[in-house]
Amino acid sequence: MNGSWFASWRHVFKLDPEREISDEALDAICTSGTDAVIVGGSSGVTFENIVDLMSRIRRYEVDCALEVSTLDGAVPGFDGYFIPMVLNTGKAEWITGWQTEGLKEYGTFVPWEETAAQGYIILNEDATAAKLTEAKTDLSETDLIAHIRMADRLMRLPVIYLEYSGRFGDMQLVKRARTAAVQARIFYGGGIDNEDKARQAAEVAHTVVVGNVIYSNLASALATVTAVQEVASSSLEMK
Ligand code: 1GP
Repeated sequence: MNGSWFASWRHVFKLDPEREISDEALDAICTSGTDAVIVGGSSGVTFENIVDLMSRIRRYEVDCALEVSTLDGAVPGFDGYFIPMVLNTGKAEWITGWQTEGLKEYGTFVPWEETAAQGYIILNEDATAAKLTEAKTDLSETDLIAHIRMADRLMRLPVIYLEYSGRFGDMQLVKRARTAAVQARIFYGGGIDNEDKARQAAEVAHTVVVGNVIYSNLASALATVTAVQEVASSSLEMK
């Protein structure tokens, strides 16, 4: 396991800067005991709405990271930065294209110690990110393991993000992916809307990401924190 700034995160909330969240709900999220809050979204992300959300989260001690997904969405002031690279697309601009454009503009300002690439593997064809990037979501287990080996062993990416956004994924497949990874941390996100799903995901992934349910059922979202922590404390440290 790599020893990065996010290496101990087991539970993460992901907030979408395009969506409204009340001060009360944000307070509950930031004081929930989650390991971190990630700010990120696939559409409608602007410099202004990121700054606005960041300054509200910054009142709390919780770690706060930004997923930089647009050129004008690189906002200073976060604890850490993730740069997504979509691995299962044929469109090169989503693998290294936009990232290189960003580095042309901001390359000298990047806080490298707090910046990590995320190898995204998008597995839900209905997810906005899948449509946007034309991801090839229909991966067999063999395909997926090959993607994991490419990301983990060849590219040595510190994070591999199995993204099912909007739908609960195949936990057996996630487990096999994690077993195939030697050094990368496996993030899982998608469709976690209750304790049971949070527990299942925590049993197979290193880091569990909870998004949508924050906006539809805050109490259920908050309950996922304890569920993940229980699995974390009852299981041996994952490799
Ligand atoms: C989205 O993986 C996250 O990028 C979380 O997914 O919104 O479905 O919880 P959900």
